[in-house]
Amino acid sequence: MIDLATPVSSQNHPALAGSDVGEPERPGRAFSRPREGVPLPSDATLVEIERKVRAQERLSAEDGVALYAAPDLAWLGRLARFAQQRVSGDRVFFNVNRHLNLTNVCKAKCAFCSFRRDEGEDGAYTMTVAEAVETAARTAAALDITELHIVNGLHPSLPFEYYLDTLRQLKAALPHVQLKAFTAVEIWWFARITGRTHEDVLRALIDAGLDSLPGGGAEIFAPRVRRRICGYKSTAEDWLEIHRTAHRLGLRTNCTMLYGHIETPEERVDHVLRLRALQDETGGFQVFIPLRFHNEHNRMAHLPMATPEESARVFAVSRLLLDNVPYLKAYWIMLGLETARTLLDFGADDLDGTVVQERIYHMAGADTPHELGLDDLLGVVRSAGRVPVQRDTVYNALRVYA
Ligand code: V47
Repeated sequence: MIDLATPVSSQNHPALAGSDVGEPERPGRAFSRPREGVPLPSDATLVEIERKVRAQERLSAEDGVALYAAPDLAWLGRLARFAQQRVSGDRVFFNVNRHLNLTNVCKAKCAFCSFRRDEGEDGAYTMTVAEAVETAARTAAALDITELHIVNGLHPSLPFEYYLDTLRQLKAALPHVQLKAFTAVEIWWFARITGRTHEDVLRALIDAGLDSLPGGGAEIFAPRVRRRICGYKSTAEDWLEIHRTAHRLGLRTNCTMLYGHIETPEERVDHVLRLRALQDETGGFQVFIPLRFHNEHNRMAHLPMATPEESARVFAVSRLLLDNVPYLKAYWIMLGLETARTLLDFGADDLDGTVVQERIYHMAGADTPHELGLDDLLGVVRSAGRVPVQRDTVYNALRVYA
């Protein structure tokens, strides 16, 4: 059995001390990369895992932990690519979208977040509904976007009606654009400020024009980590319940995992297996997006960021464990284009999109461009020997670039 109670990384880094993140610091435990401390798996274990993957048998939690310690990264990549090819062959998906962050004012003080501000603080902003619509319409006039990706802070005083109105007006102005809006944590927040159930909130948003949910807010489900890095936010159970409800109401949703901070391999595996269990129930997740922690301008700035090698491992193991979510997104904005291209050899088959105006990662130090032209994106996919496919939000292929 895997011991989820015994972390191998430092869970008590000074950057994480303080009331916002929960428990008091225990000094003297230096940060170490999460993989350290996991025993090397035997060859027999790895041979058996490879057999299971090739026979399409499900991997266990123990298999997942063994893969995080597997010494041969190239072998892991080949296995992940094998699993990915069964789903999407040589196709690599992308969409043409725009990000819209209506407000960065946020009641939660997540230790990893560089985007949030208090109300009235320097740099805090909140768009009016008219500004949001005008911003989206300006992009739509210049670029054939098919999606608006809308993720926001948990604003302490904006009424729920503001979000409904924004959706209604965006839908009226851009009826052909899919509205992928509000993480499960925001849905949880709307339920808190209105006293309504998650289901009522989702129904009202769907009536106003909501098409799908982005995958943010999942972070790491394990309570040990959640308490420290995002103690104020909805629990893992709430996050999962909201996606379960969304799926029941007919929405497709995405799921994420924030990696490369204080989480252990066991906690990554636990996270992915909780997603796998929900997907067995509902089938409503369409893509999994491992999000690499960015370490500038936040309370976890002392932690080194995951290396490209660590990212490759996270992607490959995720592809192999999460055998029922079809797509795996390498979000180039966060990873850099070069790493994102490399991850196509470690199970990824989606690069997100042309993304206009990303804020959350750039405020955390991402040095990638704020947007990427279509030709650049096609170039990246083709240079990896793959076939670019433009998709819509729910993975209908819109154009295959031969
Ligand atoms: O939940 C915040 C992450 C998420 C940092 O569904 C950070 O297609 C790294 O929901 N370093 C929100 N990550 C973004 C989100 C998303 C992004 C891309 C694609 C999709 C999708 C959804 O951003 C948060 C958190 O996990 N995040 N700060 C940071 N410093």
